[in-house]
Amino acid sequence: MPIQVEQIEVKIPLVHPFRTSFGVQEKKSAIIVKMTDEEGNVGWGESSLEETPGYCYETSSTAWMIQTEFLVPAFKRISESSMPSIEDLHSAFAPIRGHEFAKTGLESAYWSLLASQKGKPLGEMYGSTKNKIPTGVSIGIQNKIEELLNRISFFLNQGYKRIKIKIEPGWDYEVLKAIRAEFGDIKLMVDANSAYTLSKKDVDTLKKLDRFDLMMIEQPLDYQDILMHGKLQRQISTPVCLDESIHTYNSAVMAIEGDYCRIINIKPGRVGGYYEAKRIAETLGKDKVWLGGMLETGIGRIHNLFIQAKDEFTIPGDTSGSDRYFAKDIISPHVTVDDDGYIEVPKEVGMGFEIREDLLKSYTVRHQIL
Ligand code: OSB
Ligand code: MG
Repeated sequence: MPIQVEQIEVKIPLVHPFRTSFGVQEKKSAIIVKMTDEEGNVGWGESSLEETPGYCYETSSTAWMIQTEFLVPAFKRISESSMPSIEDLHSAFAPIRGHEFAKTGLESAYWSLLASQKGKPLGEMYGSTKNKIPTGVSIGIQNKIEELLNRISFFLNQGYKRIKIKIEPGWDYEVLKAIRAEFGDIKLMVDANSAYTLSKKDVDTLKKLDRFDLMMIEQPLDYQDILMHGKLQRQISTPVCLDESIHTYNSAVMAIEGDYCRIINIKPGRVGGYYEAKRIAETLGKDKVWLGGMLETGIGRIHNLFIQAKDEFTIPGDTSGSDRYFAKDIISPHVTVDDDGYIEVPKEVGMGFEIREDLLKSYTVRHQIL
C-alpha cells in the first residue's frame, strides 16, 4: 500500500509584521505535507518553520532537504505494504538526529491520514476529549508603548482573555507598568526569546517584574542554558517557562523534575511531533504545560487545536484565530476565537476543516511529489 507524499513550500504574507527579540517576520514560511493512500484517503501536515535560523537552527530549506533525502525515504520503507504504527514511524525517524520540525511535518500528515482512514476526528488520534479550548494571543515588540496598548485593546475586544507580549531589555518594566495601569488584572505573560543574561543589571530588572503578577516569563536566558534558568528561578517569583531549550521528551521532564523551570511551552514541531507533545503533556500534567505556536498556517493550526483538546491543556495557549496572522488562511472556515477566548473543536471526520487547495497553490513557491 504505497503512500504518495507531496511537499509544498509556502510563503504567506502576514497581516502585520511580527517582531521578537531575535528579528522581524513579514511572511509565514512552512512546508506543507500531503499524504494520499491508494483508497484516496488524504492527510495534511506542516513543518512550521521560518526563513532564517533565528528561533532554532531549522528553516524551511533545511526541512525540505531533510524530508526529501532522509525522512520521506524512511517513511516509504515502513509504509510499503501496510500503514505503519506511530511507534514504527518514530523508530524509523530516530536514526536521523534532530530536525524535529521536519519530522513533525511528516508525522502530523501521518496522524491526519490515519484519522481519515479510520473515519474518525483527528482529535481522537491525540486522545482529546474537550469541545473547546482556552487560548490567547502573542503580541510582538512595537515601536511605542501607545501602539502596544492599542494592539492589546484590539485583541481584548475580539475576545482574547490572555495576552502574551514579547520583551527585551529596554522593552520590559515600563511597558508592563503601562499595561497594568491601562488594563488592570488581565491574564498577562511575557516571552523574552533569550534576550537576558544573569548579569546583575538583567537580574535586577527581572526581579522587578515580579510585582506585575505575570503568569510566567518564557525563555529569559540562552537556549542552551537550562542550568542558569534554574538559578534565575530561585531569585524570582514569576514562574520560568522554557521554550527554545526543550527539544525532547527527556529534556522536558528533566527541566521540570530538576526544578530548572516551572512550566514548559510545548511546541509540537520543536519536540519532534504530536506523539511527543502528547507524552510530555501526559507525563507532566496540567499546570506544567501549555501549547505554544509558530504562526502556523491553517493546517498546523488545526493540529494544534486538536492536541489542546486534551485534558492537560488548561493554561490558555498561543493558538489564535487565523485572522490574527492571515487575510486568507488556507483552510475554510478560518479558525475563530469566541467572545470568551475559546476555540471550538470540530467533531467531523479527519481535519474538520476544508483545505483550500486553490489558495495553497497561490502561496506555493515549490512543490514536489515523492
Ligand atoms: O517564542 O513563542 C515564541 C513565534 C515565532 C517564534 C517563536 C515564538 C513565537 C510566538 C508566536 O510567540 C506564537 C503564535 O502566535 O503562533
Ligand atoms: Mg517563546
